[in-house]
Amino acid sequence: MNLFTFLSLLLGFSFFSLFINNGVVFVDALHKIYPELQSIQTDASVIKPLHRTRFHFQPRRNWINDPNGPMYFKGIYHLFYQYNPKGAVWGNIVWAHSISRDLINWKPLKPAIYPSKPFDINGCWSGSATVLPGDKPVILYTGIDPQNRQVQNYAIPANLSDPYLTEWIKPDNNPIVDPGPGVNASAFRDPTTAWLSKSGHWKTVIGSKRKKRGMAYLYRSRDFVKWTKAKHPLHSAANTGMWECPDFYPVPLRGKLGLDPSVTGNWVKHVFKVSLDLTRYEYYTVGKYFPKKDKYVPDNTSVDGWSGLRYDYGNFYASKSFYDPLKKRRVLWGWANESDSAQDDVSKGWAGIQLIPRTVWLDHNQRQLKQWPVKELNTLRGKKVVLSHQKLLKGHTVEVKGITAAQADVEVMFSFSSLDKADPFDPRWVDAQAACDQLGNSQGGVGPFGLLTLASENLDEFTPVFFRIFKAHHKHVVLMCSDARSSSLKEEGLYKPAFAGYVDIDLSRKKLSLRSLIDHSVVESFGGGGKTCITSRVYPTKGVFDDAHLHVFNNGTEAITVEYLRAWSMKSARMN
Ligand SMILES: *[C@@H]1O[C@H](CO)[C@@H](O)[C@H](O)[C@H]1NC(C)=O
Ligand SMILES: *[C@@H]1O[C@H](CO)[C@@H](O)[C@H](O)[C@H]1NC(C)=O
Ligand SMILES: *[C@@H]1O[C@H](CO)[C@@H](O)[C@H](O)[C@H]1NC(C)=O
Ligand SMILES: *[C@@H]1O[C@H](CO)[C@@H](O)[C@H](O)[C@H]1NC(C)=O
Ligand SMILES: *[C@H]1O[C@@H](CO)[C@H](O)[C@@H](O)[C@@H]1NC(C)=O
Repeated sequence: MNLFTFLSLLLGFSFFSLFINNGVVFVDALHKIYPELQSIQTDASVIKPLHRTRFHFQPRRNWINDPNGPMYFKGIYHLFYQYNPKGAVWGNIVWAHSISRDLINWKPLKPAIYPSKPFDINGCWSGSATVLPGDKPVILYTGIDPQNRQVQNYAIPANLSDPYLTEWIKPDNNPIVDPGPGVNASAFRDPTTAWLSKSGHWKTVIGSKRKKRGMAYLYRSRDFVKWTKAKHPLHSAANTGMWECPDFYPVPLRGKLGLDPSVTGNWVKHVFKVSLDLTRYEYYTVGKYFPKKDKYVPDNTSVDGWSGLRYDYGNFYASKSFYDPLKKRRVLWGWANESDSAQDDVSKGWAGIQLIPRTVWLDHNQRQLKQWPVKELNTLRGKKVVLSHQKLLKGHTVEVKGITAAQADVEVMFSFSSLDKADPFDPRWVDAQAACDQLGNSQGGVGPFGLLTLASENLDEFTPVFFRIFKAHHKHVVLMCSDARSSSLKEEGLYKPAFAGYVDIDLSRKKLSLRSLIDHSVVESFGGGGKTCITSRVYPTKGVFDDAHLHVFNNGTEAITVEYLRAWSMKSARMN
């Protein structure tokens, strides 16, 4: 008997009515609190293997959310993350800590930061790491104090000679930043990695809101301990609500190299990202940072707010990037929550994964970023199958056989000979998800074509990831979808959106690429070489383990050619 059944028996109907009546408490619209589920501790026998991922980051059990303070230090990558040591719903949050030499295989250490002092006794929330000159890492994080105010604290390694940085100290001169007058103490959190200006000041940004305006408050310090609030925020935007987990970093105009956060100059642009608590999605802009005025101004090609660019048009939140000085790249971590219910999570004994770390760089059009799984992921590639020059007429699907379709990495290049058959673009489809919702994988002109992932034998379950191309006034519009609506025969408690984004890509070569990382309950896809990324969390009941299938399909009138398709069975990572 699993815990959930046990609990249902124990509490009978009231347990269910609790949820049916929406008997949930919210803190700051942050995370739902399930008081009744708090006391349910996960023990090892509960953990359900069915939908657990095998190469995405997870602890052995329990709830996780935001990635925190990722960094590289003396040969080792560190990842901290928000973790409930007791159960599979949000609560009791500590900074759990894992280390890796390749960003793929992880070893757990004990929690680095947990509530113990007045300045964090009610919570240790998200933050960042900065490696100060002389190889001295410092963590900035948000503590919840006895008055339930959000304050900013720092923590330092207890022993810099310990290569794993196992112990962290929270000095008694914390908090180093409190909200102060004019700042909402219930909306003041998630300090960024700090950057150093030419004048010798450290700068960090803290997410907040003023009424409905999203704010990125800027603080300056000479010694990293005494911080002063700047007169003006680094950036703000009307009607966007609370800005969580801001991230701010430079990218070179050309090339894929990552940069240390302190780099400025005419040869770089800056990226500013926030996680909007109101929508639970993230948005970023590309723009210019003026270090003297300490102002960030988005380019006129970047929309600031709801309809702006997203790292991922699916399930991806509270992300954080860091500069990896070893491989000279910027690496992005993002959290994907579950799309099942809190009861399901208690029953499976775990909730939340971190997505595969992605290298990010500025696209050559300089309007957006591109993202790609870190290349170390390829070390997990096992058996490979290949298709080439495979023509797909309307309604055709071809099964990709010979790999573990529930745990796979697939790269495919599609081509077509003409766009003449493209359907007209409906200008009301401002929101890509609305278009995908309406059209799904039903027949079209050019597309839909793509992959059917995590499919059951008779195709009554599958998660299609595909493109559809439309003709607009003077250009073509490429829609990319990751549609979870048919992903599971289970109906109750599952969130199955038809996630979608547009792909801003030049089609003159008449080609479109797609890569999907399939890992039991997650499908993480990269369209157009990483221009548009979409992650879905799905819970098939039949398309699981060896019963999962993978197909490539075309449901458009225009014939599509699979120039090549390479698919690998993925080995499991050593995961905590
Ligand atoms: C610091 O770490 C080093 C390397 O692990 C170890 O040899 C040393 O004993 C540690 N120092 C203290 C005070 O724990
Ligand atoms: C401060 O933020 C909290 C949490 O979002 C909100 O409930 C409250 O209304 C805000 N207070 C003011 C004065 O804006
Ligand atoms: C956008 O800014 C660029 C310079 O950065 C300028 O050349 C262009 O005219 C601007 N476009 C609009 C529509 O304002
Ligand atoms: C193609 O579209 C039709 C409806 O337009 C649908 O019934 C069918 O399942 C689709 N096939 C694929 C492979 O997507
Ligand atoms: C993840 O879960 C779904 C389904 O419950 C919610 O709709 C999302 O808002 C939630 N996402 C985040 C970032 O919390």
